[in-house]
Amino acid sequence: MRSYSYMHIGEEIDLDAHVICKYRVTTDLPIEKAAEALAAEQSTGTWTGISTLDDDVFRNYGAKIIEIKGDIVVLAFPEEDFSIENGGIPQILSVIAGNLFGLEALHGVRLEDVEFSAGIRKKYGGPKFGADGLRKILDRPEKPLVGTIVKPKIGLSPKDTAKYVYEAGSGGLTNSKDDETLVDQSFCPIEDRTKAVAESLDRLKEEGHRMVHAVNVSTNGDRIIQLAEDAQSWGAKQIMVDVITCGFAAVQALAEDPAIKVPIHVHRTMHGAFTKDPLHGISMLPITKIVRMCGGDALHIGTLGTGKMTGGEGGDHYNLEACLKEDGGYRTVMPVCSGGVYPGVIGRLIQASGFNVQIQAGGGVAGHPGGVRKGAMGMCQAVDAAFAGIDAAAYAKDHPELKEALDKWGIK
Ligand code: RUB
Repeated sequence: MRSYSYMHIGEEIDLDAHVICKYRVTTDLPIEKAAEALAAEQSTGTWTGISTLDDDVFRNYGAKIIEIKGDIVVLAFPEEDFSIENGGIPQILSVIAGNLFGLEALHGVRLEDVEFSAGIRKKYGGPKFGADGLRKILDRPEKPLVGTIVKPKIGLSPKDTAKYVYEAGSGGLTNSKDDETLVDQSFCPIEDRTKAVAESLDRLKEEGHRMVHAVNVSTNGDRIIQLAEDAQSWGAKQIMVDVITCGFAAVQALAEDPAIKVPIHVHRTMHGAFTKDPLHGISMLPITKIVRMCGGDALHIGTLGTGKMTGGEGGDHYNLEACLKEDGGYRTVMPVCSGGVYPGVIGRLIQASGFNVQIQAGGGVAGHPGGVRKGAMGMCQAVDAAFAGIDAAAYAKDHPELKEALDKWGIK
């Protein structure tokens, strides 16, 4: 029985014909042994030698260890290991982020980054609208988009949801959204909510203000397309998908559905289960790249160290870059910065993010002493101040709504 080495360090390989994955590995084994275990398990091997593996199979389909540096192992998977037409992202993830996390021999493995082969990338269309398309819809060419999440996240009636959206729009916000746990509960049926919110958006438009609201259509795979098309027929100007709970394939199906003509807002709830631990799981960077490939138009990427959700040291910056950088012809994705955001952090947040972001606040709007409309005004004033390069406290001197927010929550 032949033994095979997956070690190809220093050898020339056609990177365009491989999927390149970067793993952070924590193990008591020699790192080379750990790398071999990873490469074998995710391609043509297992925990012991097997009589059924021959030279051709190994040469054609074995993963290659192309770099080992400290605790980082870089593997190259031949493009032939992937089944794109019938397999898609689910099968890709089974290869690059599958059994390996459970290998006893490794204390921790974290998929830090992935680069897809040219042949795979050309099978994905990317965003239909992207950041520029959203800006066009909202007629907001340069400033950060500024939005809210309707709070409480559950419990409001369709009428009260629509009222919240109208107040938020009247206060100047460009975006609002359902929160991740609201879909079609009895207290707020999706059809009634979508129609009521559409009326608020139409009223705002008649008053000269453009705004979109993302309706959460996260549901079973056999229903999500129909629910999204229904939501669009009820007046939804944007749909939202919880990508981790629904699956990347759901985002792709919606983006590729010719009947869906509105942007897709992608929420990442549950991501913390595998992005939070710096030594085990999957960083948000591969998630961001896959969402862009699949066609998400806007994606939560974290608050670059200013909000309530942890993004890891520098992690969120990589996500921001992965949304906006030139990437093989894909449209950009609007990076969404949300989670514990309030007017007092906007200055630092925009300093870190730049202007090409969508900033969102739930509590930071609904918790304003003056109510939703003044909360919206406070957020917009904080964004205007940062956009003009003016300190929030100075700007607040003649912007009372911002001053009230700073008095309540301070400046971070
Ligand atoms: C934020 C909120 C979002 C979180 C998700 O509400 O409801 O679901 O941003 O986190 P609030 P992330 O503004 O009241 O904190 O954006 O990191 O995925």
